[in-house]
Amino acid sequence: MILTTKFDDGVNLHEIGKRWRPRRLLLLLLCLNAVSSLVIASPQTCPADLSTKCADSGEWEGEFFPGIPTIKYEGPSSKNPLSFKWYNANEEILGKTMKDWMRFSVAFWHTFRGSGADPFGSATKNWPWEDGTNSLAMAKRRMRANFEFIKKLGVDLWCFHDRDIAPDAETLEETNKNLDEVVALAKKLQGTKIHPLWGTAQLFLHPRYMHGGATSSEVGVYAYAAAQVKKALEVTHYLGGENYVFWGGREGYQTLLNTDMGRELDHMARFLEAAVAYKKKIGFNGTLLIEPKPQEPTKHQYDWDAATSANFLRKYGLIDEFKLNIECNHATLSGHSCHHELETARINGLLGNIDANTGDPQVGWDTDQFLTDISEATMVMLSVVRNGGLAPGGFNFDAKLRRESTDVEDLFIAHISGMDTLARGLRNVAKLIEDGSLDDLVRKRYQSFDSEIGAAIEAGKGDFEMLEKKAMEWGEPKVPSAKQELAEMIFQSAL
Ligand code: XUL
Ligand code: CO
Repeated sequence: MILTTKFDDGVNLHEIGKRWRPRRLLLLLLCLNAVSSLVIASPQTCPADLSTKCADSGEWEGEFFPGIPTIKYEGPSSKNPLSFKWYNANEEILGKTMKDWMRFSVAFWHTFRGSGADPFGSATKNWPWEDGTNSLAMAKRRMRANFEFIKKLGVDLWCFHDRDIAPDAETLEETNKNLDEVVALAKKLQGTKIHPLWGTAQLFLHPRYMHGGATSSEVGVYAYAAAQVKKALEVTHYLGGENYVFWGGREGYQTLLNTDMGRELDHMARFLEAAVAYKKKIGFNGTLLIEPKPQEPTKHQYDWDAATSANFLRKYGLIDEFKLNIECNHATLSGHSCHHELETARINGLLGNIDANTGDPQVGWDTDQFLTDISEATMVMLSVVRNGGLAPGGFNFDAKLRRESTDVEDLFIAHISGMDTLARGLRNVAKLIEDGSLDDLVRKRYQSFDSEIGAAIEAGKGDFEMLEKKAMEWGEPKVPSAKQELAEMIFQSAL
């Protein structure tokens, strides 16, 4: 209300941000929008010329993207926006096809439920297949659009939340029935080639989750969240999903004054233990993934970053049951680079999946933009290559069009651009590896530890008495240059 009044008075957003210091509030609103702009979208109307296609029928089987061809690789000199310039699915790089390195997927929620609404304005997308409702028929029609999109883009993986593919109903039983109907259609449309990279339960949009799901102060909410995750695990398994994600958007607190943090964390661990047990019970062999994020919508989310999540998993004996889904925009929100988060996950054996997106350095919140920075993409791919790939994980484009991008073809252009950027990153990593000088620089930097004493230290045999003797024998150590500028020069030369 305050924000709206100020905005209506003609104060620009920057001013609002400065005056009200509600960066947190703004962040909260924008984050909510990032994943759930669908519910605050104002109804859309069908264009008059498409009225038959917009009729309330889930069985509409027309072409959703007429005029958009199957996207092909045309090489770097192509000027065709609807072609890949760098991503050549079957080309082999560093011993694997690009397709196997990348394992790209389409995020259903941004691509098919993102309306362009933000806290200050209503929906801007007016996709011709939308009828402005959240009906079951509309959910099915959207699912058909999803699979035409996936096929034309040439990927075979997708990601979803239970509630963005099927509407909520009055009771959990009816909601599950809705989900079953849409999932049955999705299964049919998937055919034999397509399946989910991951599925997840949306435990943040509905008001019942205002205090969290697994960390809610209400046991009834905990039970409801458990029932929802149970069902989401089942449908992910049924669809052949390879992973299952836990993003705890509301698993955190707004103030510690009313929060028993220790008890909430214990509850979260019990919840995840039960998820592991159920996954095993139904024979779901997919990887369970925790997606760290520091805040938005809560002031403090318990899965703050990769290190915090790893510590939580270790403390509760869950470290072997989970991996991490690192999202680049979440990394920067937590004050780290994406590369830092990926490396933290990797060196702990926890790098499972990447939500490929980026934030805006000037804006600062979770803007969920498609990653188009080649240097950033090269660092991301350095971690992926060092990890030996991500399978059974992959890349999920947790990214959305800007509010002002309103053409259907923009959906394709955004994905093509994101895929090409990461493919270019992979090509750059191949150049760096082939050249070898960056690896060499790092190897030389630590070569003193290749000595007898260094090896003893690394083997856990560097006791203080022995080291004191050595320090006295060696005298003042000679400390060499770190060669940061040279490292940056070598890195840049591969871009
Ligand atoms: C929110 C976010 C989610 C998760 C899935 O910031 O990234 O979309 O990826 O719930
Ligand atoms: Co994400």
